[in-house]
Amino acid sequence: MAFVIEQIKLRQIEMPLVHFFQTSFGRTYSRKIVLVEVIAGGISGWGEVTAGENPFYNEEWTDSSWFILRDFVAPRVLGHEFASASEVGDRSAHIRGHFMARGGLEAACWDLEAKQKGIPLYKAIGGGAHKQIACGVSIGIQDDVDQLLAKIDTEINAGYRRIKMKIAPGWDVEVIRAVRKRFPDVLLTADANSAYRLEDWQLLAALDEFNLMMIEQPLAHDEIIDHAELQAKLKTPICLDECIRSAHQAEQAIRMKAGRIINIKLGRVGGFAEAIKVHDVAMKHNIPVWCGGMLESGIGRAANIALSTLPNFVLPGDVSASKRYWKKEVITTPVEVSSEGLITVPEGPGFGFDVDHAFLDSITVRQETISKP
Ligand code: OSB
Ligand code: MG
Repeated sequence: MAFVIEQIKLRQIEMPLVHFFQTSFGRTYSRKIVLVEVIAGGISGWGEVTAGENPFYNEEWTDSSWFILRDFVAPRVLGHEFASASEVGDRSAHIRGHFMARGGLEAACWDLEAKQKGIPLYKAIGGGAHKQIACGVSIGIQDDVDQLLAKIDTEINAGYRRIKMKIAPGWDVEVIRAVRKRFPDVLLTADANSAYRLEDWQLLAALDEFNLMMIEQPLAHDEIIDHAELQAKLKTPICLDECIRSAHQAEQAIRMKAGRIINIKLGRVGGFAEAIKVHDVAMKHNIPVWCGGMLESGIGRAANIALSTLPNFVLPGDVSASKRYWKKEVITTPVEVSSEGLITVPEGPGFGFDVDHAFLDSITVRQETISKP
């Protein structure tokens, strides 16, 4: 079913996190999120830009995404006839990088298409292999080890199936040792967000004794070759996050043996069309994938749930309950996780939740409607 986008509404919201989130590149107390609403034939599709507040995870941040969408993507897609949302990404493929900005709009178009067809988002993207999503949690660097142990305890008791802890120089070997001592059997992973160099390989090899499921993106954000060299020195599987921005890079990384697992993030690769290609390449090579998170609001969270229904999402992801992040959600029913650590995939049309418009308006700090001139 074809559509022509008549209007794009950009909206920036500000939402404080329930608890700060700290990675090797910094601490976040409050999210500044850009939401994209695309309007065609009286239907609104919603998408979330997953960029952070600073260009520290990748080159994007809240403001850059706003200007990329307003000045470069919107003029390319407004008034253009798309036969399917799968074509939307191509219209801005001439832009270097800025995948999260472009991915936010692309995801909105998939929601629009699904609503137009009256089907859930997961069906529109060709998913549905899983009716429930297996959930893990990502736990940031804390002020001290006791605080970390208490948080892990809470999440295990809530039913989460895998614990990921953030690491950085000075918060690595001894902290993981303390976690393993207290929780000998928990499925445990560590995410470095590019905090190490190949020269640090002996420190990373020292983590082999802790039986981690994986170590995520230990080396530079744009590095594949060094990861291959590092993987050859480690028993622990490397999971690639930051450095996989396309299916082509995924294929190259897999061929080079730069890692044995891939974390797929919708925004990082520019939307559903490319995320599905990354998924397919990984599946072809027997590389398991899981869905990463970027501290999303309910809108981005719902998109991650739909993505996670593709067949090769076989490991617990970072998509977890809304209440771990927000006092109040932008959708009328928050994302909930069962005591077995599962999210039931919604069956309603589009992304499957209702936007809480009044609440959204109350946390909106800027808004702009773009129409075809
Ligand atoms: O590397 O996975 C990451 C959050 C911000 C930036 C990068 C990452 C993360 C997370 C949080 O790990 C995942 C989540 O709970 O949404
Ligand atoms: Mg990561």
